[in-house]
Parts: sequence; C-alpha cells; structure tokens
Amino acid sequence: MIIRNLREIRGSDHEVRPEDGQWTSRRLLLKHDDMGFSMHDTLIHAGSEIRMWYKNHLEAVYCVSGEGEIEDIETGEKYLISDGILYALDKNDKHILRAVSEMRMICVFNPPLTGREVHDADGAYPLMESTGS
Ligand code: 9YT
Repeated sequence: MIIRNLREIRGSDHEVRPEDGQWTSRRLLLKHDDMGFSMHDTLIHAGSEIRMWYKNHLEAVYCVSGEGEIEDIETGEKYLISDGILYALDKNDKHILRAVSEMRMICVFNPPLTGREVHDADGAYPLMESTGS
C-alpha cells in the first residue's frame, strides 16, 4: 500500500511549477508507483490561461475548488468549471483552461507521467521512458 501526504510533497521535486508560473502540480502518484496512471493535485493560479494538447496522454480533471472555464479549441465550446465538475479529454482534445479564481484540480494521466515532463510548444507532455524519480 502506498500512503502519500501532500504536506511532504510541497517543496519537494514532486512539486512542479512551470517557468510561466501559471500552475503548480503536486504529483501524488507517478509512473514508478506502477498504478498504470499518475495522479496530481494541481493548482491553476488565478488569471492563468493555459493552452494544452495532451496528444500522448488521456487526462481526467476533477475540480474541487475555484472557478474558471475550459474551451474546446476544435469546436469553440466553453464550459464553466467549478467545484464538483469533471472534464475528461477522451479525444486528446486541444483546449484552453482559464482560471478566474485559483482552481484546485485532481488530475489523472494515462499513461502515467514520470514526473519530469514539461509542456512543449503544443502544450503537450512527451511520452517518456524512465523509471521516474
Ligand atoms: C489541468 C491541467 O492540465 N493543468 C496543467 C498541469 C497538469 N495537469 C499537471 O501536470 O498536473
């Protein structure tokens, strides 16, 4: 059994914040945990606008606090995101996430992240072969 405590992840190398500072991802489970998925507790900071296209991964995101919106880039449709709303990028959907207030999101990735990925120019994470950290 694996037990993780967010308090121990804060400030460790399992806490990832990109250079633009738009989000902070606390990686609770990663590839090396051998669960078949990774799970993150991610803060999307107020005012952020993040363009993403996880072409190599499926991601489900469950909002537990804060408010914002997600835009489907292909269709232009926008959906309000707040506490209790989940979105699943089952078609590797290109999207833009906008945070009105800080949003706390529980994110699950399949295949799992190794922990070292950063968004590329498309807003994607590469597929990485590694035991992770
Ligand atoms: C919601 C979302 O996709 N945010 C970007 C960060 C990513 N979820 C992560 O690595 O935790």
